[in-house]
Amino acid sequence: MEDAKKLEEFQAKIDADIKIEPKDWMPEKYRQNLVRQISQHAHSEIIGMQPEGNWLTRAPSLRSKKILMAKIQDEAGHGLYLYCAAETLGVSREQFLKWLHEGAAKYSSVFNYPTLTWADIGAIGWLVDGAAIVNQVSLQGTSYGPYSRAMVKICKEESFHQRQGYEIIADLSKGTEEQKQMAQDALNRWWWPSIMMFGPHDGDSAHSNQSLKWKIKRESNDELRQRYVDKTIHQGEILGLTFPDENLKLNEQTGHYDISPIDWDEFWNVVKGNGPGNRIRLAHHIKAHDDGAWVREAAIAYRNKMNAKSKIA
Ligand code: BYC
Repeated sequence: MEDAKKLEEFQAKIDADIKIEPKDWMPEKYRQNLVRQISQHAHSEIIGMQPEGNWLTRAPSLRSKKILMAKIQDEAGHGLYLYCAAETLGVSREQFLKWLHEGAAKYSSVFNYPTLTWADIGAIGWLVDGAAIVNQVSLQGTSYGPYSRAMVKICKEESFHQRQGYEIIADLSKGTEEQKQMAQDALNRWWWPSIMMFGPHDGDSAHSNQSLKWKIKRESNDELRQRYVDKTIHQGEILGLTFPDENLKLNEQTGHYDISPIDWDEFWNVVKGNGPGNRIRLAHHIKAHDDGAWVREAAIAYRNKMNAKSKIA
């Protein structure tokens, strides 16, 4: 009885757009769903540093190297905001990483594709960050306070990231025939993975109904995907590039672009760990984490020493 009343009050708060804060009562399923989504989001930010890091030593100028380095550092920061938000739900950072390393937690499928040329760095900024922004602007309105506030901060930085990528692609598109080809090839390879970032269609999305009811998500996977497609097609036209979809067409009735069916076999294959880069990405993260063990031990030893000192004083 008590829980039913609490649940009713909880839903009333959600309906009134009042944020849920860490110490507020919340249904266990709400907490679990947030733990899952926020930690996966954090993992995406951190694993997403790898495909870009691949080009740090080969950036074509000092300017582009400095910008890329700053962008990758931002992604680390985003991961940290999100881990902190997720930790307010009572799960430790060690546990999140354990779930990631064991394959129990996911990260965005898109980061399992390789960055073969410098144009891929442009495509990640333009398309992958472009898709992430559409999703994250919407998530600023999520019902959980710490997640929402992390999103506000992240979105400010993401718009810079998207422009960084667009600038690279725009420069290549205006360059020699070979450079234009590089930009086109990157678009060809990143377009569909970026569309898949929004997850399965609404009818196949296991979590969407409940997440929308609890305003963890404010818009559905397909609504966000359509917004991304509509805005990106326009940008591609300005660049003079062609999207790898022969069925792409403005639907006069809906005012939106129609696209070909998405290759869900490819999507689920990558999500299940069999994409081109899954094993490399995870192995690299595990190694970096193990290599950093001494830093964590030193930091804890220092903290303990300072705590002991302050007790004596
Ligand atoms: N990849 O019921 P659904 C960045 C899973 S980083 C992998 O619709 P939900 C950047 C889903 O988890 C920012 N798995 O789920 C960084 C679920 O499986 P589980 C990236 C996916 O949660 C560096 C199952 O499929 N953005 O911008 O309601 C460099 C059923 O799906 C994917 C985020 O992380 C996928 N694409 O909706 C550059 C966004 N899609 O958990 C850039 C945060 C679905 O039951 N996350 N799955 O085992 C979200 O907004 C939502 O979680 C999703 C999925 C829209 C992705």
